[in-house]
Amino acid sequence: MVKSLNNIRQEFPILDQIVNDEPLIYLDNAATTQKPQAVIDAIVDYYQTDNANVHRGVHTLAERATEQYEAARQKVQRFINADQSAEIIFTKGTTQSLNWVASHFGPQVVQAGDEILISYMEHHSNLVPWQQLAQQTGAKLVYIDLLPDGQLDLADAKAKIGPRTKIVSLTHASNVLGVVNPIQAIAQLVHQFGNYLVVDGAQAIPHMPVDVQDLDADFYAFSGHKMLGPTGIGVLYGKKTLLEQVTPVEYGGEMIDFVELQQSTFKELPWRLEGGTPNIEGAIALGAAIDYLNQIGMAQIQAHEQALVAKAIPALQTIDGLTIYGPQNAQDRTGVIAFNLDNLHPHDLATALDMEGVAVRAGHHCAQPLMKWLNVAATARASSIYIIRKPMLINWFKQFKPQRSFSKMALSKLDNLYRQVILDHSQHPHHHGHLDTVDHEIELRNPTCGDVLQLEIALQDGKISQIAFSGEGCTISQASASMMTDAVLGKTPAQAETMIERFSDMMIGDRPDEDWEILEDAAILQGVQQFPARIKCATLAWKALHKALISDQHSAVSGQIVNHAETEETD
Ligand code: 7TS
Repeated sequence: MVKSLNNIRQEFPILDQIVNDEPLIYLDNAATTQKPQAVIDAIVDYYQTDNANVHRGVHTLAERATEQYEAARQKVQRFINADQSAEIIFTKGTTQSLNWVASHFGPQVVQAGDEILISYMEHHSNLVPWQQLAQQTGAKLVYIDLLPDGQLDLADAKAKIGPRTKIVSLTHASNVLGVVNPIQAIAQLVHQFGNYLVVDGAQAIPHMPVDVQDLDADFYAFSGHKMLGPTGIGVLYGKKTLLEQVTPVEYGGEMIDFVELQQSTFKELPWRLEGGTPNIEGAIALGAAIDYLNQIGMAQIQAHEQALVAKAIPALQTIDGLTIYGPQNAQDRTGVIAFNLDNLHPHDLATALDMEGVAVRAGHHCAQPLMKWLNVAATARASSIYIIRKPMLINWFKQFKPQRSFSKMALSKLDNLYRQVILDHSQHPHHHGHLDTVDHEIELRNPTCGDVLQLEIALQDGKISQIAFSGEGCTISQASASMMTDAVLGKTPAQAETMIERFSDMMIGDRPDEDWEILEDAAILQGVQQFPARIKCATLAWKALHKALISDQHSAVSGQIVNHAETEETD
């Protein structure tokens, strides 16, 4: 029976809740989708009635579990129209699938001097594994250009695909620009030279019918959790003759035929590539997600999403100061819309939206080369696969005129985060810029959002005589840097270290009544504790100062300028 789209939202129990006093609007589906009751039930049912290990027991539960696990594989096969179920390998997700191809198939076909071709819009999962392969083999990693609106430049692809291009690996749909790439056309070009096309399907599979035979992809990777299934399960599809060349990543139980003392033989596909106990419940629940999607129909999902985007884009375009990245034509995109509003940092925008119950992602979306191509540090991103209460979101944006600063907005819930003194520091930062003479400098990045902070210090008579910062960041990170530079100017490195420790104690938050006066204006950042995702924004400048002072001790001996580019730990 085909499901009607009208009531679908109600089938996702998690969506029926209040977040920050507002009904939840979840627009972060490109990161992970929520799960319909049918998928949740499949997980519970499996553990309540059928749980057993697969492919090894003869008892009834083991047979039932095996049957369901293999039935899920067949559902995946039919869903993507693979020729046979042996071509469906269950993995942890897209990242693992792509890594397996790069590291266990790649070295067999790529040699020094060959080329691996990807594009500027790739997620890091479809970029870093190829970088590694290129480094290990001496091959060259080449990038296909994008057109000014973010679509793949097919002419450039044509020019770059040649006999030396051993592997082309492309995303089917971008997780930032929403563009859908012409996979069939690329497959034709690649196959002319007898080479291989790998497709990252993570952002396509939930949005459109996918037929791997029609696309003529050699490998196709995707994740269960982005298509209403659970986390920890994904798929690597490969043409059988090619999967046969993939060397097993893990040896052990499940994947062997016979084991002797000095040698072993291995099972056939797909089990040869699934060593150890697999994610049984994940595969079964992915099968349930596929059943659910099939009840709606992927063509209907695609049409519905295009209709939503066709309304959302022109409405969003009327908002002053809002930039939408990627093609402006709904037909050329999926339901992923990345945007920035005026010169507001996307982190601030996402926090403000969160206070209105709207969940969007802000950051570089694991696509740093694409951010560079777009010439931004980060964007906000709304991504939907359910019916969303669009008018609500658009009205909200419309209120959010760029002329309004946070202080003028009626966002009382954000008072703790955006107190006037914080806004003043971020809008008119103290000690912003560069020093004429620098004794020590450091660059520190916040890997979650791409914020970058450069800090320059000059010392005289054992004290911080001058200090300046620059870089890009949200309101909190800019204000914190401004407050930090005020607080430590004129202090000795030892006094500054004490302040850094105090700041860190304050942000840990287990001493709410303590007096943080020593930190001067920065004491007000105590309120950031209520927004755990933003604590790193506040601590970036202080961590930079700490690292600069440590390097200071070393360089004081040599008198050298220290120039560090470091990434903050992701603890
Ligand atoms: N490829 C693309 C195009 C993706 O969007 C993602 C995840 C992956 C690969 C990796 O998938 P995983 O399931 O192995 O993690 N993308 C995102 C995102 O856009 N926001 O959070 C995760």
